[in-house]
Amino acid sequence: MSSHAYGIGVIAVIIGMSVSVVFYTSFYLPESLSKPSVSDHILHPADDLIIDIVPGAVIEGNDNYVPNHATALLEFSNNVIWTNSDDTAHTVTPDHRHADSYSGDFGSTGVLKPGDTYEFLFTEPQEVHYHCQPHPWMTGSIVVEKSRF
Ligand SMILES: [Cu+2]
Repeated sequence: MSSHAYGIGVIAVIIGMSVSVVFYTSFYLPESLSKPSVSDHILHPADDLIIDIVPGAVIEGNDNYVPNHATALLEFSNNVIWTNSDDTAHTVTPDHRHADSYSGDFGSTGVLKPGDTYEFLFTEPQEVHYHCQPHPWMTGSIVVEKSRF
């Protein structure tokens, strides 16, 4: 091999390595750092926790979100689904703006029409108090805890 061809080969290797480093730091790293890493057991809990908006929930004094004070266990029931079994549209709206660091902002966007559901994956211990926007007397809360097993 001539020393000229050898020189070109070295330059090609250096360019190749530089491109890899630039790609890694500008594309791969930011993507992998943008979301906190969450264990598979939390991303795919054993069960869903269902909170039902029961028939008649719109009437003040009736049961509305059932269970009303729910507890979700990480890795077991931290995926929560609100179902609207009433014949009126409702919302799941946090009393104060609330976000999970993995799943983002909590709360239904727009209303849940009869039969609609709202699903939210909680990935860390937290407590949320929420209400129905059109019917503010409808209130509920959920506590998310680490499992003790
Ligand atoms: Cu409502």
